[in-house]
Amino acid sequence: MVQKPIYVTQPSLPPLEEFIPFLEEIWHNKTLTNCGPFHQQFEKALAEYLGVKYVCLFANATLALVTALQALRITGEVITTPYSFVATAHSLKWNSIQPVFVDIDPDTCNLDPAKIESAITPQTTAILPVHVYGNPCDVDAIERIAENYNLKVIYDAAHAFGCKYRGESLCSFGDLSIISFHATKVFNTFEGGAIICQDAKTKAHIDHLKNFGFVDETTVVAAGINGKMSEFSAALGLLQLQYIDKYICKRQQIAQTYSTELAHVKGIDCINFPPEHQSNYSYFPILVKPDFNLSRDELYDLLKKNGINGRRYFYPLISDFPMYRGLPSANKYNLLSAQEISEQVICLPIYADLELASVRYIVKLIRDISI
Ligand code: T4K
Repeated sequence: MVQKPIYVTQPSLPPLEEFIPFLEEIWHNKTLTNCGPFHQQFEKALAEYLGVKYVCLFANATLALVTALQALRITGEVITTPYSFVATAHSLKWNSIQPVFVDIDPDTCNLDPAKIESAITPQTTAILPVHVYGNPCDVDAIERIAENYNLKVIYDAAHAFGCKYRGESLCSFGDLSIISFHATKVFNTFEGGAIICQDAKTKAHIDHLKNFGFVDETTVVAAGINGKMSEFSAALGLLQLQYIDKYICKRQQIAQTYSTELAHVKGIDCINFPPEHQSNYSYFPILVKPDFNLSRDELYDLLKKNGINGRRYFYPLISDFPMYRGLPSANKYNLLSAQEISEQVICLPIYADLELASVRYIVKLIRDISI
């Protein structure tokens, strides 16, 4: 039994003394929010770090998703995945858009492009896929479908900070991508998020939408929301950028240790990422197969009893929550792969400060049961 409980994640933070000068500057300037100097610097630094064209910072990724849909004037029906955090579908609900759930590819846990076309109707205006665990969607197939049917593509890239696909930022695919900087993410600003977009006009429009629709002191062009990131979060983000490569490197070591040590455990599968992908190691999901000696929930409970708090991301499926389960696309026979993965998954603890000794302890607990 480990002394202190280990959670699925723990936020990475820079040395406190390095943040003090940022706070002193905020206290001195008295600009706390409304796109102040740290906000502007962080947008630029982030675009450079990620290798993307334009960044619009937000108070969190949920507001960014809601605003992204408004920015592209999405209405009617949107095709999305049931295998995600509930914010993905909630962003549609907040815009009075009907989610249409399509099954996932069990190898990637992402929306299965082969099943998208049959879900398109005259009301479909967009696809909202998720790069689950930072694992890239089949961006080429999704782009082909979107072009053929004249649909917009908004990627929920909440998990994909810093991920690259074929050498390009994973956030540069689609019309817009949304990232999260929540405390539980690889890169955090306590709360925070961003929309990545491809041109200055769209950025200006999104910037108006996140500031109540204000264009200038007296002109309001849309019923925008208050989605602005504060100077505190932007300043922390600037400092976090200096440490992010180190955090990702430590996570990589942990992921490699899990992968190697769990490789031959009967009944435990790890999810493989495509070789052209550069991961951020944000999650470490395992699948507990029927030939493991315990059920998924029994293993989850046993780990918990031993102080290891994994999480079943993503169980239940979004389509099983009360506000979605009445939809025709929420029918479980439509979502068999998602259902199966959701009933087998446990995300094991992974974060920069997690000791390799703890990782080995977790592996041992799992291995001992499999023997
Ligand atoms: N799209 C997708 C695909 C997402 O996964 C998310 C968020 C969003 C959109 C929306 O992004 P944001 O609007 O949040 O920016 C967490 C997060 O709250 C959520 O951000 C995240 N996805 C989701 C996958 O996980 P919970 O309810 O599991 O978090 P919680 O509070 O139980 O935290 C998990 C563990 O992390 C705790 O047991 C301990 C540790 N922890 C957590 C916090 C908040 C800490 O050590 N310190 C902390 O401050 O949802």
